[in-house]
Amino acid sequence: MTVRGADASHERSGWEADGLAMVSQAASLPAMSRLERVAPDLDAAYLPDFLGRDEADTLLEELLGQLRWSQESVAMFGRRTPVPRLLTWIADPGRHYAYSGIEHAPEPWPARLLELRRRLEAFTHASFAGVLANRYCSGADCVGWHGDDEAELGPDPLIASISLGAERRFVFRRREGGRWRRVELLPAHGSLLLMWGRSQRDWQHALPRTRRPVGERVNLTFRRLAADAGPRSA
Ligand SMILES: O=C(O)CCC(=O)C(=O)O
Ligand SMILES: [Mn+2]
Repeated sequence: MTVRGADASHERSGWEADGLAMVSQAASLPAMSRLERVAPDLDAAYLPDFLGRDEADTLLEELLGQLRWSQESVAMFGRRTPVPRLLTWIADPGRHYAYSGIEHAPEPWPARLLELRRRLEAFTHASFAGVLANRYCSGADCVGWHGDDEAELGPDPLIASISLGAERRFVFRRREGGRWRRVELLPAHGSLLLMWGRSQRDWQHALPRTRRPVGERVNLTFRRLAADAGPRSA
């Protein structure tokens, strides 16, 4: 793992103490023991090879070719500005999700993403209502500083994030005194980043732009939705 800025003496264990009961109960213990805490005070853990190389390649190719990617825009200073990446929300029927200031009806699950959800659910002992997919076509595409703290995700959300394609800097930051402390990852092709607990409240994260020539990157964030944001009556 490439974790820069993290305290080198951080511990790898202690998941139960962090209230990550679901993850600590995971069936696949060998894989669990390879999960590495990103920083002692950051409720996030990283596994570089959740997917094998070949399955990550196949999944990336399918997602690029088959998902219905859309170019969203947000209202800023009285005009609409394009979101600097492509997005799609895939979920169970009726599970709407609001982003870019708009509520989105779900796209149906492709078979390979259903299978990936099943594996993540077995791994975490949690259920995921849907996945928000981000596609970064070049180094100009990015996501700005934010925490995924929307009410519909519930308090202390658990997010399972799979990265595919080009390696890009993924940065966490936390306010300490008068300055920001940062911790960086380079999520690998096929890697898993789990975020839970206070990770969205105490920290922000971003995927900065880069001038370096980079290939396409796809990120899949599997999300739980609070029960009251669940199926709507049609
Ligand atoms: O692309 C990534 O790794 C992060 C995406 C993200 O933060 C989000 O969708 O909320
Ligand atoms: Mn996010």
